[in-house]
Amino acid sequence: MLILFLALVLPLLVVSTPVSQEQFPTDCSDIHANGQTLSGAYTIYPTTDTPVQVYCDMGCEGGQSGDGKWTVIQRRMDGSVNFYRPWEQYKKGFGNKYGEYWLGLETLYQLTRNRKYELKVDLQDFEGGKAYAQYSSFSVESEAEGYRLHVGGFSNGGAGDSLETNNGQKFSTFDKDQDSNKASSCAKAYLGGFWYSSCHHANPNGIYLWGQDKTYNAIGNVWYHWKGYDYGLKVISMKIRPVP
Ligand SMILES: [Ca+2]
Repeated sequence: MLILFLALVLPLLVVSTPVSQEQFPTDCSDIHANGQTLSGAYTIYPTTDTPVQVYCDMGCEGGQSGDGKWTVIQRRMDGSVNFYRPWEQYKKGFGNKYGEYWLGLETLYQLTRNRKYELKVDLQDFEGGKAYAQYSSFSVESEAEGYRLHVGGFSNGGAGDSLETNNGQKFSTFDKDQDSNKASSCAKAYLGGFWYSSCHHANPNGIYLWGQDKTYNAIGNVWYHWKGYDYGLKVISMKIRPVP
């Protein structure tokens, strides 16, 4: 009787066990929904077989709970990580989830193909100033499409829209020039990896300049519409979260 029961019920249990967002949180909004509301490093599953370490910005500091739910996809804060890296590194991601890192283009594609996301770019200078730029839509196409960027719906937190020219561009690194500048490689000219057009108003993955430096034009981690081409920011943090 017991064997008959198991034979009938066990397959049902196995089949009906859902792939839950509790077991496999897709992003930091799922982490938050699971009750973890402190900012910090967590593991997300953009697909169920690809765990990825990420920093969740829950919109709080100093151990307080918040409801930011932001998945940080890029962060500069102290110049500790070299961002002048080849295609494979930008594809897979690099850096330290407690510090500076790039989440990875393939992860961005996997996240944004399944959910609609918004993007926020937080900026800080070395004098205590803060500003941000927010975009109501953000997605990245597949590698076959060059991880092409779609970003739109700008709203201004004082930083200005320095990503406008990046919309619709493929990603470029020093060893993979997919920008729209026919004469040269933007990644080589401006020492970063990004969705360069011809070439940029923002270079979040450029050289960490420690503030104002006019030695070489626009090679730094700059945001032109806030501080111009010669000011390397103290903090640049790009983060995404799902929109309803
Ligand atoms: Ca080019």
